[in-house]
Amino acid sequence: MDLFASDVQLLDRIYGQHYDIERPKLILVSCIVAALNGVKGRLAAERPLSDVGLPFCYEILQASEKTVMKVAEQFAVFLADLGLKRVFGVPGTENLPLIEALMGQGVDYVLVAHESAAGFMADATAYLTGGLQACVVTRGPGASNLLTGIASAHYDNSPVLAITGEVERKRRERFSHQAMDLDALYAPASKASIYVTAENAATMLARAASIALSEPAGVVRIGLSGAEAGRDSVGQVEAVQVAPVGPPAEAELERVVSGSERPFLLLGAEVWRARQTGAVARLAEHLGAPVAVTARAKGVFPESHPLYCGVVSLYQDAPIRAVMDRSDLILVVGVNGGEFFVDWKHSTPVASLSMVKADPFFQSKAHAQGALDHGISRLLCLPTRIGWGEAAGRECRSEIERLFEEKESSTDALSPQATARVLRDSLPLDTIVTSDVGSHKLVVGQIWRASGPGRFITSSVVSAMGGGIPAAIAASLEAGTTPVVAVVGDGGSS
Ligand SMILES: Cc1ncc(C[n+]2csc(CCOP(=O)(O)OP(=O)(O)O)c2C)c(N)n1
Repeated sequence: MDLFASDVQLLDRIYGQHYDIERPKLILVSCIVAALNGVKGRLAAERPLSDVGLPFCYEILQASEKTVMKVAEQFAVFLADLGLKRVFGVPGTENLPLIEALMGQGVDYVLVAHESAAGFMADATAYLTGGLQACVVTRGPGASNLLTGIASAHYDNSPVLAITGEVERKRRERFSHQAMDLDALYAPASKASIYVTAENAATMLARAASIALSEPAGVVRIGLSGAEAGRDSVGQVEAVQVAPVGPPAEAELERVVSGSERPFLLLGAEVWRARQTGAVARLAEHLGAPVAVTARAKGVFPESHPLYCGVVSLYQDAPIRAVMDRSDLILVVGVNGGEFFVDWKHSTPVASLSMVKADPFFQSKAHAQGALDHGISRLLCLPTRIGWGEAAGRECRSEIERLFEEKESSTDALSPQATARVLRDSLPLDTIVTSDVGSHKLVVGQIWRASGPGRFITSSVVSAMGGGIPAAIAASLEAGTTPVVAVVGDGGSS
């Protein structure tokens, strides 16, 4: 498909959209902190669809009055029905029909400067909402630019459809401009890569969403050429069927936990994906166990709770590690071992519960795979324990605070530690903090007090620089008037 004057009009329309940012604040400190207080960005179409006058737009409008839909419209209706309010990307030759169809369904197209940001934004939105999100980028360089952000989403288990343009496969032998083997490119950063045609769209759309949403959640790439997007789809879209996670079959976990006198509870991002924050709090109290979380699970356990120790695999986690070493069992619930950037060196035995198979990182002596609510309710049937947790938690938190103060007082300059504490002490409690990757993440991730789950967003397993500001914009779009602050270093701000 070549660019016609009408395509140029559509590009003009997309690029002519604007963010309406209310009360923007920029605070410059030792690292750059962009405070996006109440960003109300909304990329609404400024002109009605009928003003655009594109040939394919006309066809789409015609199609909606018929039972047969163009593939682009079928995509748009499908995504709108799944509740997507916006998709993220940069337009190009192949994806113009889809963007137009999405706008026609009231799904905003959030334009980014570089496609990687689209991946980070979809990740942040999926993290906050728990629902499927999507990026819509063009073929070749659009697809390759998206990869870092989308890999971050995938490895942090966010359900995202990476809808990339693709040179029509029938045409590939005689047209190779911007043609890449996108199945191969996306293989390490997706659960599946699907080339959609008018013949398979109805089946493949539902299948892609089902795969992305089923545990372990992740990315599915969909390749769609402009030509296929403009054809009549064969058939009606099938239902999305998320694979159910049943109760754990194994009873070994209960046996191991019942034999422990000083259990330690380590919580991961699955707890938030499965919305089991209340259940893990009850479990910690039942076992009297001190609790630590990973960066992607920050806020799933109340940070003011007496059993709370802090975040592992971030700055100054040594006091937490020492408590883990004093325990006689580390109970790991829903943790992805990829979040740890150093080897697991604890000799204390590990038992684990997760919706997915055992992560070899922890070398668990007992693993129960299944729904967290079932697994936790079985553990709640074990006799309650006289806890050692509150003393351990208190000790841990005051030691981490002391280490931060020590670092702050060792310099006259404004240190990252002091900066992070100023943010913590001055921002409204419900603020969402997003962090880019660098030493600032290690500092702010530990010291920021998340008032609940979804109040701290960062790239964890892939730990990719560049996501801090896009995640903050995405969070602002999603969270309305909730204050959002992006903490970034020089690297992530460029
Ligand atoms: C995309 C990407 N490139 C490179 C890295 C490796 N890396 C991790 S932190 C970092 C430096 C970050 O520096 P800055 O943004 O200034 O933050 P600071 O460490 O000073 O807080 C680099 C290059 C990465 N994680 N991701």
